[in-house]
Amino acid sequence: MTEQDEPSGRLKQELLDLALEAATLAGDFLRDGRPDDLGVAATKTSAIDVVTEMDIAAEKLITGLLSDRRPEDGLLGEEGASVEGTSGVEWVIDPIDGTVNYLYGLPSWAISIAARVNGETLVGVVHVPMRGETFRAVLGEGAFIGDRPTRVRPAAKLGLALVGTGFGYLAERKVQQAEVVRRLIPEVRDIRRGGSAAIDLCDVAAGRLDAYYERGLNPWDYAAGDLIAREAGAVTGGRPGEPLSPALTVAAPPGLFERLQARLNELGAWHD
Ligand code: LIP
Repeated sequence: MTEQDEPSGRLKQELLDLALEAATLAGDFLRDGRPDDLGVAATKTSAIDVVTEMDIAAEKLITGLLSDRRPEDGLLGEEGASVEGTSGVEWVIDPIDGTVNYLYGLPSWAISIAARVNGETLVGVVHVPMRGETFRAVLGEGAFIGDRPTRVRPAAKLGLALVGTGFGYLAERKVQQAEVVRRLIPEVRDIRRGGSAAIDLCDVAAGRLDAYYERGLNPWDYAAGDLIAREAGAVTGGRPGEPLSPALTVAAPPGLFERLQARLNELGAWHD
């Protein structure tokens, strides 16, 4: 029987321990080794979609540890890691979620590591070194900040909701995103733009945001934070009836989730 048949409690614990070890290793490196003269090593979809030498080095640290311990697992990383595994376990890695914040020396950046079996996320870890916080969840076993259980806030009415969001790296996408937030902002308590989807999803899990939405995320941005938010009591998804995806990611407690999702659908938050 491979591990993709019925993931055992032993496997889930092994994957969680490994994700925590890798995230902490990368987090210490990124926090303590950040060069004062850190610059842009390369750009991706646009001149403002940047990657630093530290993103690349951190991903190598993480994938080196994971492949050393579990050589048959698959790997998918933002900075190019791509390995087809044979064990049924796939690691989904963002070595620095909030790269622009890290580049500028702002504290809101995280290491996001998820373990998926047959496409279902079993384990999620979001490590936030500058906050001294590590969010974690195992499917069906709740969400934690360190060893402290965490839960979403009770569902707020839309007009009282503090809503996190983010914007893409392409100007044409940002035009539509700005239009959506222009229409939404008078209808909610306020908007927060933290710069890291993984942290935003975890802040929903911790009750520090009532809701979060964004268009254009990649699986490595949301895989771990999605599980953590759901295990803390949030509902996550995309357009009505669709799972979260790069088209649209929405997370909020039930009751608020449906109202916000419907409004975002009306406002066209799912398209450029
Ligand atoms: C970031 C996301 C954030 C989004 C940024 C960027 P990255 O990921 O976490 O939510 O608004 O534009 O995509 O690029 O720092 O890994």
